[in-house]
Amino acid sequence: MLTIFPRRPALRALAGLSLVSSAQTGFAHATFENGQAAQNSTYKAVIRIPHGCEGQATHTVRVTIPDGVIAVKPMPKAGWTVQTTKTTYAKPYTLYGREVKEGVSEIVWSGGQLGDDQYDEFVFQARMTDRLPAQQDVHIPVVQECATAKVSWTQIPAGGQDPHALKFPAPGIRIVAANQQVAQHQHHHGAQAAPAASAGQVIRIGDLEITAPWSRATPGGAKVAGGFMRITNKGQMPDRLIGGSAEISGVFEVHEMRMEGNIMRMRALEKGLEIKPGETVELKPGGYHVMFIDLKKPLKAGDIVKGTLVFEKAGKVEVTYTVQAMSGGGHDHGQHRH
Ligand SMILES: [Cu+2]
Repeated sequence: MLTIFPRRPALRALAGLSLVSSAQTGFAHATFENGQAAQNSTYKAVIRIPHGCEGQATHTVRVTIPDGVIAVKPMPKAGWTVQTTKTTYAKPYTLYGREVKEGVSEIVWSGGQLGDDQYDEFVFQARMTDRLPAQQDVHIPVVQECATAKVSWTQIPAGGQDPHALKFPAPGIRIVAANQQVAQHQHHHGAQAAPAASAGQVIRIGDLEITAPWSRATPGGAKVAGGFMRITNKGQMPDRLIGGSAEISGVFEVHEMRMEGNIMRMRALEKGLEIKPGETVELKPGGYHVMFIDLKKPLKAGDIVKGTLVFEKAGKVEVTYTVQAMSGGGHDHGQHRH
């Protein structure tokens, strides 16, 4: 075969391997193997580099980590040295209940050899936070350095622009809403996995930490729904959850559910729910919960319910509940009368 452009045969080989759109392989851009990630999920980023520079081997690959992408860990690569640069975040993140103030802003793999007729992959793991807007792409600039040349995959499409129109687009990942991933979890693991899916959400007020408030979709016609969360008291003094509000209900109460003889009974806690120092109280189906009474509309999976909680000492705090699908198990508030 007569080869005029040395890169052509490699491109043909790649086209056979890859299942992504022909536009991407046709121009042989740097791309991610998995082009989609959910908010608040761990993402394995595989950067596919389709060639070196123009006729030269790439010895260094630089990856710039944008805001909203945290907990970055590069995968070591045989024949290459990996280094990271850390930066202090403009605004700290919360990950698994801990504050994260700094993180990796650049990954550099160097000292390797990626020939212009070769293909290679560079891998890192990261947490995609919900500061990345859903239904939009996050762009991760990648630069290949060669002896005298350089390929910069750093162009970011302006609003509405087709990334395929760019000559050197930064590889992108489509961000999807966290609740789409929740739905997947429920599909695979049933209702038990639902609360954990939003476990990253922690709200602080005074000495209290409120983790992952959630509610459940209501069956047709139900006028009440429960609200659930974990509350931890990190202080020295007891506090009490004494009230609150929710934008979707006329009445808000703090409830307890327990067995009396053979009957499960629910009652309002007139003095509120005590959170002792150093303790975590779990509000969950079949136990303590907050109750939204006189619902203005049914709750659907994926809805966000805004509200407040009022504590005796810590005061008032805004919370949002993620509505999970009604998927059996536990207790259905709709069947109880108040
Ligand atoms: Cu109740």
